[in-house]
Amino acid sequence: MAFRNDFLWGGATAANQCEGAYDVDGRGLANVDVAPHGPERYAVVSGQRKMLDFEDGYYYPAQTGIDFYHHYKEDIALFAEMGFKTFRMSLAWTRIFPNGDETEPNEAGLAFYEDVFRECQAHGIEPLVTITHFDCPIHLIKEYGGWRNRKLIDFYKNLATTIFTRYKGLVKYWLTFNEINMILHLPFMGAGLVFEEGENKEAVEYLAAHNELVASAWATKIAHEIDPEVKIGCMLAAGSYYPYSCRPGDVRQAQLDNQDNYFFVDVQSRGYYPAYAVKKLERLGIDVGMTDEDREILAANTVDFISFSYYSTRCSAGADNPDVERTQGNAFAGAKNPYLQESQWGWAIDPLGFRITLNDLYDRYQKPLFVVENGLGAKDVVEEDGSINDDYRIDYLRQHIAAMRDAVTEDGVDLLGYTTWGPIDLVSAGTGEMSKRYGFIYVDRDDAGNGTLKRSKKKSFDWYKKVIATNGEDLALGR
Ligand code: P53
Repeated sequence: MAFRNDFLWGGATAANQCEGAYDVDGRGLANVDVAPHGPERYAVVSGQRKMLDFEDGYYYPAQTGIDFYHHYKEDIALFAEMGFKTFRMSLAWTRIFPNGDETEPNEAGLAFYEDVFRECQAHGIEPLVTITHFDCPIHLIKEYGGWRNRKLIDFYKNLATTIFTRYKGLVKYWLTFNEINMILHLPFMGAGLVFEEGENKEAVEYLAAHNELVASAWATKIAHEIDPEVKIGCMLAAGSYYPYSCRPGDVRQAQLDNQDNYFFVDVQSRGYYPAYAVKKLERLGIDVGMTDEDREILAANTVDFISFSYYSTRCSAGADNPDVERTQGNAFAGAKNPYLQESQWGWAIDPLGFRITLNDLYDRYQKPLFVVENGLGAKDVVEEDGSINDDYRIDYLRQHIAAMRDAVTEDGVDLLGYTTWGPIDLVSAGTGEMSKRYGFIYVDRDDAGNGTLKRSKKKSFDWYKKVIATNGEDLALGR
């Protein structure tokens, strides 16, 4: 027997990438809404190009997404047909608090998510809910500067209290911040940060990181007080860094790059700043404004489990290794690993690296792990007869699930579940495209927003259904 009997198979989404209905039922505007499709997206999501409202001449795919807001019953029924045990989704902060700093929530927003959770429950699907998946109310960015401001901790606490109270008994698994380390890579998307000329970017990022870490610990405390049954997880954009070679300079660089990631989980799981981070901040002259209360809250409220996304490993080369080719097309720049194939978007494909990453995280934290994102973004072709033969996607997932099974059966990693990214096609976070598809369910919509939004099953739909039905025993392509 490989996976535990109650292993949580499913799929993962984010509010801003699928809901659409951006201005419906009192919803406010968020950073994720104003990230345009096209060449300027990277400058916007990385905080270099200030865009705090819709501007003429741009297409904003999050405005409509795949209109999950009006299709959730149909979509959840399809997930249930595949046998999902869990469905990972996120809340749009601005549906619940349109500006972010109100004291009273917007009932229409709260009611929408309650309906979604009840729909899941009716199908025996356990919701796994990310409180914030890259979203920050625009008002909080304009008024307070986003997560660089400590006041956001209080607004987040208010959000946490509201949702844990309202959804008590409906939701057991919560994640505080999606890919919290994304602050260091795409700071506008990760923390609502926009930089001014000449500003110390790194100092602002670590300040925001501290505030999110403290907010995460507060949410953990509030959740456990309201309902001792709930489990709170952190969420890391994982994928271990390999040294480019056995040159000590490359190995050291990989260690440093890994620490930049581990920093977040170290604080969330161990409850204090690791020595290397204290020293790094000292060296850079960065003061994150740690208070005695912060220190106590962090120490007393560590996470119950460690969740992460895994798409690929990464590769590090030291400064003393000059002739190394660099990767492109990813928020994580680094050395190109010459031993790995890449996806159509230049992401390295490394199933064994998944096993390695699972081991690295389990060794380090000794807490249950939860894989909450994994998958292949690829272009799909709809055949004349309407079928979509996505063997490449099946192949990617088959290899990754096999590697994950090895981590569990051979290495003893304690794993709670696995949700693939985008079980239904949705908008890409990195590029804003629809054509970068991850789904078992195809959605008729293109990069410019044209299409009927009609859902149809790809070949991978029945394959994943079988994987779940056999609890990961039968991974064969079949049919
Ligand atoms: P896409 C890279 C860039 C942006 C977001 O990414 C990312 C990553 C990968 O670590 O993180 C997650 O859509 C994220 C999802 C996102 C998914 O990766 O650019 O949590 O929101 O959609 C895949 O292909």
